[in-house]
Amino acid sequence: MKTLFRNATVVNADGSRKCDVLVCGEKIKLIRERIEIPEARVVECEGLLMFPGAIDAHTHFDLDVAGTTTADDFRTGSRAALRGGTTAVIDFACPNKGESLQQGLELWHRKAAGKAACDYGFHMTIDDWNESIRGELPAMIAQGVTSFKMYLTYPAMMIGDQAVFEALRELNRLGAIAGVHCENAGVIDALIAARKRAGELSPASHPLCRPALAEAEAVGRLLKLAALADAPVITVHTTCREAMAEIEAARARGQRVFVETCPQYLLLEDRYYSLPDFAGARYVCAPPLRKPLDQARLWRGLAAGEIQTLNTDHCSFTLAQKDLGRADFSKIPGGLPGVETRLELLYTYGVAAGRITREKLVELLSANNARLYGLWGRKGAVREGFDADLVLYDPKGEHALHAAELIANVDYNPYEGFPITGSIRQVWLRGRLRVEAGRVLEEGGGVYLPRALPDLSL
Ligand code: DUC
Ligand code: ZN
Repeated sequence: MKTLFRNATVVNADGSRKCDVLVCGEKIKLIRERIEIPEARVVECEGLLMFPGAIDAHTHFDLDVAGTTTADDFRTGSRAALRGGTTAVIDFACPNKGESLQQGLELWHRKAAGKAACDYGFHMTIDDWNESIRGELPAMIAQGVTSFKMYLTYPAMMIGDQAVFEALRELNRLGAIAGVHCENAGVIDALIAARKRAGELSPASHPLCRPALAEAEAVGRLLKLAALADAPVITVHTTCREAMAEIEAARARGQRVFVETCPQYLLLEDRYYSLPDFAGARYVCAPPLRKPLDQARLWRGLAAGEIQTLNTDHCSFTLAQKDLGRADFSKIPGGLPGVETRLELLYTYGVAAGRITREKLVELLSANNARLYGLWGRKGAVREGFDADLVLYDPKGEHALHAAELIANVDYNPYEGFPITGSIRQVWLRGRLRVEAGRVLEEGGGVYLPRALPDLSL
C-alpha cells in the first residue's frame, strides 16, 4: 500500500519544510518537494503540520501502587497515547519483590502483548542490587532493554548509595543508562510522620512533605555518585529550580546529565493541593507540583536545551482510587494521567505561546527520546527509511480539554478546561491510519520495540 501525503509542512527537530511524503507499507519511502505516484492513495495536508509520532518514555500502565492498580492498563493507556499523537511508549517494567529481572520483563511482556495499540518498549527497574542482578544486565540489553530505573525514595523500591554507585558503573560499562527518581526518603518520611502527629491529614500536606530541597538534595547526591562512577545519568520528572541548580553544577564539572520533565510541572501548581472537597487529591504525584517560578525555570530549561525530554509519568487513578487517601493524604495513590494530552499541551503552551519553536517540540517529544532510548533510525523523525509514524496537526482553531472526552480510563482531567490551540487531525502508526478526528480506528496493533544502546550525543 502506497500513501502520498501532499503539501505537508514536515517538522523535524532540525528544521521544517513544505513537501510531499511517500509512505510504502510501514516505512517512509521518499520525501521530495513534489512526488507523482498515480497509484498511491493521496492525503491532502495543505495547512497541516506533520510531526513524527511522539514517544512517551515515561509511562506506568498496569502497575500496582499503594494497594491498588493503575486505572490504565496497556489496552486503555496505549489507545489514549495514540489518540494524543504518541505512537510509542516506554513503560517501566518492575519485577515482583525477590524475582529476577527476567521474570519482571516476562511479566511486562504478558501485560502488553496483544493489548497495546501503539508500539512499546520497556525500561527495567533495579530495586535490588546483587551479583545475580548484575549478571542479568547483559541479557536485558540483548532483549532490547537498554535503560534502567532506580529510586532514591519509596522504601519498597529504593536502593542505597553503594548499590546506585555500582549499578551506574556497571550500566555505563555495558553502554546502558539509568533514569533515577530523586527525592530524599528520610526527610519525606519524617515530614509525613510530623504532619500525621499534628492531625494535618488533607492533601494540602502532600507538597509540604516533599519539598523542592528534598528533591534537589537527592539530585545532587545522585549526580555526585554518577561523577564518582564516571557514568552518564538521567534525572526523571525534574520539577524545580533547586534541582536545576544541581544539574547546572554537575554540567559545569563536565558531567553528562540528561533531564526529563513532565507537562504537570510546567502547567499545574502546588496551590491546587489546597482545593476544597478533597479535589487536591487528583494532583497528588511524586515529586509534587511546584510554584510558578519553578514552571518558569523549566520552560527556560526546555527552550535552552538544558532539559532534553518531556514525558508524562502517566500513572492514572480514578477519583474512587484517589479516595483511598481521604482520611490520610499519605495513602492517596500518587500519579496523574497525561499520555493523551501531552502533545496538544506542549503545542499550545509551548509553541503557540511563543516559548519554544515547533522544531523544539519535536526534539523534546520525539527526536531526543528516540536517540536517548535507542530508537533512532526507526522512530523520532520524518525521514526516509524511518517508520511511518506520523501526526497531522491542524494549527487552526481552539478547543478546551475535558474529562468526558478522554479515552484514558480516568474520570477527571488535571487540565480540565485548559484551552488548546489547534488539534490532532490524524495519527498514523507504521503506515496505517489509526486515529482520525479523535477516534481510534482499530484496537491493538502495537509491537514490542527492542531498543539499541543509548546515543549520548544529544
Ligand atoms: N511518581 C508518581 O507520582 N507516580 C508513579 C511513580 C512516581 O514516581
Ligand atoms: Zn514514574
